[in-house]
Amino acid sequence: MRVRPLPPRAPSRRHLLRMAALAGVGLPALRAWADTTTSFSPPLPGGPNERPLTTSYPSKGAMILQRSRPPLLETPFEVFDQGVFTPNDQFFVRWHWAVIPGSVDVGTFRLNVHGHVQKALSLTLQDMLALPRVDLAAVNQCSGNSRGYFQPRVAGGEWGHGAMGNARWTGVRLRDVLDRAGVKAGAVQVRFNGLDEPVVPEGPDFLKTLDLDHARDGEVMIAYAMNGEQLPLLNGFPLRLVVPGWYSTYWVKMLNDIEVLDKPDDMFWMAKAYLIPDTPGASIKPGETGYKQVPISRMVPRSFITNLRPGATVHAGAQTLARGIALGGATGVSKVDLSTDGGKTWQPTQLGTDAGKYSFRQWQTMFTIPQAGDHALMVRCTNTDGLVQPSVPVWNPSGFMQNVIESTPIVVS
Ligand SMILES: Nc1nc2c(c(=O)[nH]1)N[C@H]1C(S)=C(S)[C@@H](COP(=O)(O)O)O[C@H]1N2
Ligand SMILES: [Mo]
Repeated sequence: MRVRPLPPRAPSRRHLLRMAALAGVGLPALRAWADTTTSFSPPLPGGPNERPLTTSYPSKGAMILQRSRPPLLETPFEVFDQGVFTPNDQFFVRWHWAVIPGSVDVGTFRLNVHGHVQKALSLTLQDMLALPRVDLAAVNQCSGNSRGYFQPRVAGGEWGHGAMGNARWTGVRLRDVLDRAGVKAGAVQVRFNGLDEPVVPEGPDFLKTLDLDHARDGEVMIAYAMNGEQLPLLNGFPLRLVVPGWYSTYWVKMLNDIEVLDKPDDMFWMAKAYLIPDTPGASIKPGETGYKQVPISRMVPRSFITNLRPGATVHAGAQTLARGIALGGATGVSKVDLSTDGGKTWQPTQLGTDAGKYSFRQWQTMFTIPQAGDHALMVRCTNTDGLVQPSVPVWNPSGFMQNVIESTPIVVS
C-alpha cells in the first residue's frame, strides 16, 4: 500500500489521523529478492564480499539483505550522498525477534503506561496526537554499525556502514506522557516494550530501560511520524521511542508498553546484552578479560566521504570535490577535517546547514593531490564536546561503537 506523503515539516493532526486510518501494511513472508548483488565497500576483511539487494519488504525500496528472519536490512551507502535525511523507504531495519505483527489495528492499538505511577494510562493514537507535538532531527544508529569491519572479526550482524539513518521525527515528549500518569516518588527507571515477541517462549522479550531523569529530559520522545510520514511498519509503526544521541538499541519500536520501575532493571537486555567495556572508546585488546562492563549509551562522533567511493579515480593536480556526512554523536558537529596524506596534515572543510545537534551534518571541501599514484582520503569529525574520532580502530567482542577515522583509497592519475 502506498501511503500518501505528509507535508515535510508540519504534518497536520487531521492528516495524521487520516494516515493512521490507513492502518496495517502487510508483512508478507519473504518473496524472492532481486538477484542483484552489492559488494561491501570498502571490502570486508576476509569476505564475504557480496550481499543481495532486496526490494521485497513492505514500504521499502532497494535494501541490502543481511538476514531475513528477523529482518536486517542495510541502507545502500550511495543513499547517504543524497542529503542529510535518509528516505523512509531506504532507512535501515533491525529486529531481534522474528515475531513481528504484519499489521497494527490503529483503532484498538493502545499505549499502556503503568507501574510506579499515580494513574495507569491506556492511550489511543488519537490521545497521542492530542498531546503537544515536537519535532527533532536525529540519527538512529545501530550499536553494531560497521561491525563487518572489525578485525579480528566478531559475531553478530555483519553490517557495513549502512546501519544508520537520519530522520526528522515527529511525536510527543515522553515527559508529557509520564506527567499525565504522574510518576510516584521513589521511581528510578522507565522500561519500554513493543509488540514484537520472541520466537521461542523462553527467549527474552526485547525490552529497554532508561533512567527516570533521562526519560524526563524533554528530548526523549515517542514518535508517530518520520520525515513527515507515518512510520514504516518495519521502523516501528505506529509509535517508537526516539532517544536523541543514544544508540538505537534504546529506540524501542512498535512501542505499546511503558512501565515505571522503583528499582534498577536487571532483565536480560539491560543486564546481559548491549554491554560495552568501561574503557576509553569502549576498546579492549582482543582476548583481554576481567574488564568492567557498562550498558552502551551515548554515541560518538563519526564522518564519512559519500561522493567518492573506494577505488575512485581523480586527476593529478586537479581541484576535486570531497563531500560527505558527519554526526557528532551525543552532541553536535564542531568541525570536520580532511587529510590527503595519511593523516599527517589536515585541512578544514565547510559544514552544511545545521539541522540540529543530533542530525547528520553535510561537509564539503576541494582538495588537490599533485602526484599520480595510490592515495587515501581520511575524514575526521570533532564534536562540540571536543571529542575526536580515534585513529586506531575500536575493538570489543560485541563489535559495538566503531568510530575510527575512515580512510578511502583513491587512484590519482
Ligand atoms: N520493539 C523493538 N524495538 C527495537 C528493536 C527490536 O528488536 N524490537 N531493535 C532495536 C535495535 S538494536 C535497533 S538497531 C533499532 C533499529 O531501528 P530501525 O529498524 O528503525 O532502523 O531498533 C531498536 N528497537
Ligand atoms: Mo541495534
